[in-house]
Amino acid sequence: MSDPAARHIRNVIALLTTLLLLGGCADLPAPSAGAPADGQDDVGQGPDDGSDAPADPGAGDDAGTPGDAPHAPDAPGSGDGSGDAPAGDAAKVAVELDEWTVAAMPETVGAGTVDMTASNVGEAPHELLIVRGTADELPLDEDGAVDEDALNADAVVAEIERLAGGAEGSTTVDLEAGDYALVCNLVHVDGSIIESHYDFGMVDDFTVTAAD
Ligand SMILES: [Cu+2]
Repeated sequence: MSDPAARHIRNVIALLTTLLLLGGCADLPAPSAGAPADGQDDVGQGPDDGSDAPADPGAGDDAGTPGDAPHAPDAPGSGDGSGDAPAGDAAKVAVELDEWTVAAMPETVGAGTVDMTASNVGEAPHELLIVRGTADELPLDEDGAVDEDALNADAVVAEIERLAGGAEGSTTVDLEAGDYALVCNLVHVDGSIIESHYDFGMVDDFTVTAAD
C-alpha cells in the first residue's frame, strides 16, 4: 500500500507541479493578456493620471493665464478690424428724389463705407446712380441723358434701381475720395416727347473727402 501510495503521492505531486508550472505559465500569459494587462494599464494610467493631474493643473493655469492674455489682444485686434471696416461708422446719406431734383443730405462725407438711402418723394418713378466725376463731366446721349455706355466701366459705383413714387431703396457702397454725381437717368418717352430726368435737373454733385 505504501509503494502505490507513495507513487500516487509522487504522481499527485508531479501532477500538481506540472499544473503549477503550467498554471504558472498559463497564468502568466493568460492573466497578463487579460486582467493583469488591464491591471498594468490601470497602474500605468494611474501614474499617468497622477502625472497628468499635476501637469493639467499647471497647464490649466498656464492655459488660463495665456488664454486670457490672447483674448485681451483679440479684443483690440477685432477693434482694429472694425476700425478697418468702418461698417459701424458708415456714413449715412439720405437722397431725396423728386420732379426734378436730386438732393443728398449731407452732400459731403468722408471716404469709406456709405449707407445711401434714396426716397422717391415724387409721383413719377426715379432711380439713383452714383457716378464718378462731376455732373459737367458726364457724357450725354442724344436724349440728353447720361450716356452710360460712354462712361468708364467702373464709373457707376452703385445704383438704386427704379423706385415708384413713394418708394424707398438703399445701398451700401465703399467710396474713395473724389467727386461723384448722383443722377436719375430715367428717360420717359411719350410719343415724340422725350423726357430725360437728368436733363430736367435730376443730378446732384456729391463729394467724398479723404478719410482722416
Ligand atoms: Cu427721375
